[in-house]
Amino acid sequence: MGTHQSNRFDIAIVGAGFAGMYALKQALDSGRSAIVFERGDDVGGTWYWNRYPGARCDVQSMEYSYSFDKQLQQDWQWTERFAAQPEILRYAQHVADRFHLRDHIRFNTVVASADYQDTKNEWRIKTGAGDEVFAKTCIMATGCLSSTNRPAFDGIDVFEGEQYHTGLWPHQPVDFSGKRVGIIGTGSSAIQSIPIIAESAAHLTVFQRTANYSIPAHNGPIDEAYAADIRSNYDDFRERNKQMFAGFGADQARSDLSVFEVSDEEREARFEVKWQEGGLGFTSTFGDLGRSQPANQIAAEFVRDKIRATVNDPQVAELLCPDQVIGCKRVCVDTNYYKTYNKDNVTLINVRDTPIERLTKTGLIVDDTAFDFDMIIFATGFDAMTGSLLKIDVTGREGVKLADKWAAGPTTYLGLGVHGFPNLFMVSGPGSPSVLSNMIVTIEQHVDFIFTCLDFLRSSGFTTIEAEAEAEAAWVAQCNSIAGETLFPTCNSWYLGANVPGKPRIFMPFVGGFPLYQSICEEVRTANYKGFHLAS
Ligand code: N01
Repeated sequence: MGTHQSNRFDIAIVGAGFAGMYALKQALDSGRSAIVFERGDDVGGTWYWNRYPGARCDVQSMEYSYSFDKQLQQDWQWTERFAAQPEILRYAQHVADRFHLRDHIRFNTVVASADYQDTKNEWRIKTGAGDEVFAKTCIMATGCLSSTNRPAFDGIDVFEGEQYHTGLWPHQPVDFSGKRVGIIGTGSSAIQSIPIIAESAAHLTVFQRTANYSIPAHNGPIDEAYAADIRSNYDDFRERNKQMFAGFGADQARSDLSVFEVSDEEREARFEVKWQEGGLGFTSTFGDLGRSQPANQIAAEFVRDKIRATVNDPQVAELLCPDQVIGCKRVCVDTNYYKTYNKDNVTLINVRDTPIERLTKTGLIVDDTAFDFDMIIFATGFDAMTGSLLKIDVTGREGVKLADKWAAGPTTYLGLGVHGFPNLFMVSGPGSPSVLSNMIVTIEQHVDFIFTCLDFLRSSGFTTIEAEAEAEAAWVAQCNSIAGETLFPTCNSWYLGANVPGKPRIFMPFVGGFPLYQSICEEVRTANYKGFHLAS
């Protein structure tokens, strides 16, 4: 730890991922004392934990990076179009070293509780080891996809082979060679890891409940000329990306045209161009894919045809063809995913109608059939957006628990503040664009908003800020109403909390796009934090 001697800080930050690190940097640069708590033994957040084979970012490297330091973005050289986890982790480590952040981070430290001390207007943070610190402001940079979801199958503890969750992957290499491996789930994490595991496993059995749409990454070494071009005017590139719905993709073609405004040939050609371009931009091929079922189904059928053309066994191909709306679950981006099912050592098992019954000492049982494995991998995702935050016992004003307040689903103002919880900010909380955007862009926007706000409070003599109940209710209503105009709520996604049994079903992210969100925040700021109650 650094030189700060007392256990009182201006700011306590939970989490040393990209959000926590930037919040810390802003705190230190603005002359505030700050401490960060991090449960891992290093920085990086999601990129620290998700070390499964093939883990890679779906947003291109030149876009998935901090913009706050001009020299940093000139100096750091990405090696691939889509950076792999080890490279992103090295980047996070570099940022921590370059800006001397580690001195202020308490690693291997779980935060057990955070409670607001009404009489003193400060937060008391208690760690799992029983240490206490006090801070005027608490920033929850706990991440959206950090609390792993492991289904409570019967017999979960009896399996005697190796067992891993993609989101809690070991730090040592895992050897699949010669092993019978079972993987549960076919979300992004599974879709990235399956092709790599299949290269060396004796046999890989994939248990699929819902087939997913995946678009090829067409990854490769970074195009140096392209990277140099961006670096020659990085500010402009960042600015153009901020005008994009999801905060990235400014250099990729997108269209506002309806699928139905062009001829069949042109439609196919446009889809093909986006397919060849690769990555998440596929769903921007036309403007109505997110809103109109018939338009969406045309895009979906294009992908299904690609699957049928890739997978040799027609029955396996049909099983791999998703039937939900494309994009209502997070679209995946892959390298050789569908092709992997042509390998002799890969089997796909459908567990949609006949769920996994239980685990056994030697494997698992589906529909009375026993599967024996040396290793089972849970690629079963996360208790997204609220999971990590609610693992902390957060108590606000007058003893109100965040867990109780959110019992029927999370409510926030702008995804930044919660009524009843003064001087507590979330970075990319429920109600913010977060997971529907380039996370680093929204993280920087949130952290900048928070620190501009703290500066305003300091210069205006206010000591507390708290979301007003009416503003919060109006924001929740606005978020729901925008989501209701889209196709997002039509399937059981983690955006809705539908992947975790018993979790309230509420569409959690703000789906109005980053530019709209940013302009709303700007309006709030220029109206002296309209919707927040400020007090001295
Ligand atoms: O998790 P998921 P993930 N029985 O929730 C299945 C981000 N990410 O870790 O769909 C059988 O998507 C579940 O089935 P179903 C990205 O935002 C980004 O893959 O619920 N199966 C599903 O197939 C992503 O969306 C990147 O029916 C069960 C799978 O497990 C998010 O993280 C890379 C089951 C979980 O898929 C989460 O992705 C990786 C059960 N009881 C992740 N329970 C990049 O940027 C769950 N499943 C590259």
